[in-house]
Amino acid sequence: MKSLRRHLDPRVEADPQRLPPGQVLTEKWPVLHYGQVPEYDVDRWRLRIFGEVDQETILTFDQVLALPAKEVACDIHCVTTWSRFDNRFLGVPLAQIADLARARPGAHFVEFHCHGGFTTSVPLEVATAEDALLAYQHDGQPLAPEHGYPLRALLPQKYFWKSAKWVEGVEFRSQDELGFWERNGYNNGADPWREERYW
Ligand SMILES: Nc1nc2c(c(=O)[nH]1)N[C@H]1C(S)=C(S)[C@@H](COP(=O)(O)O)O[C@H]1N2
Ligand SMILES: [Mo]
Repeated sequence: MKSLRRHLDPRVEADPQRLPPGQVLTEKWPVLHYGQVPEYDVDRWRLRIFGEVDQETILTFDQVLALPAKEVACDIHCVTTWSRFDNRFLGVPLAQIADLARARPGAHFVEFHCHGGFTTSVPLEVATAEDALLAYQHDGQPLAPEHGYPLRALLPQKYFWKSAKWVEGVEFRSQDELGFWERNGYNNGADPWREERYW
């Protein structure tokens, strides 16, 4: 992994706060996950939106693509200390997914259910923030299989493990549920600015 020292990058020099504490910049986009990259037949792929909702909803990939899209420009920060600046993701705001399924007032958390049983969760405010997406493009290209094709979460306010790849289900919940990495020692807060890395 080609990494740049923070003082050598003009973007960090211009704005030292932009790189969270303990992070190192990378230009390439590393691949990190537990388990195998799934091979999806996208015609059979479905997204299920369920839990604390009035309208449980199942979407095909074409239906996801037909929803109003939003582009989010953001930096991403992995707990293993790499950060990548200036990513452009395209996808559907999670706030819109909450509206579509009519999330109930009792929904306070969103849990992502992924291929192979991987899960992770965030508070509803984080999931419905301006920059939170279910993303299907990165820098103008469809997501590569290893980066979550066809659909991944994008939650740039948190360490990148919360940005679940290969999302198949979005569950609105009244109470939180620890996810895969969170049960294995990662700090559920996951705030890169406060270095909430491990328990
Ligand atoms: N489904 C799934 N999503 C996942 C993971 C995983 O193991 N399974 N790992 C997370 C971790 S730890 C990181 S750092 C990011 C990495 O995303 P990338 O491979 O696109 O860089 O994916 C996150 N999303
Ligand atoms: Mo990670």
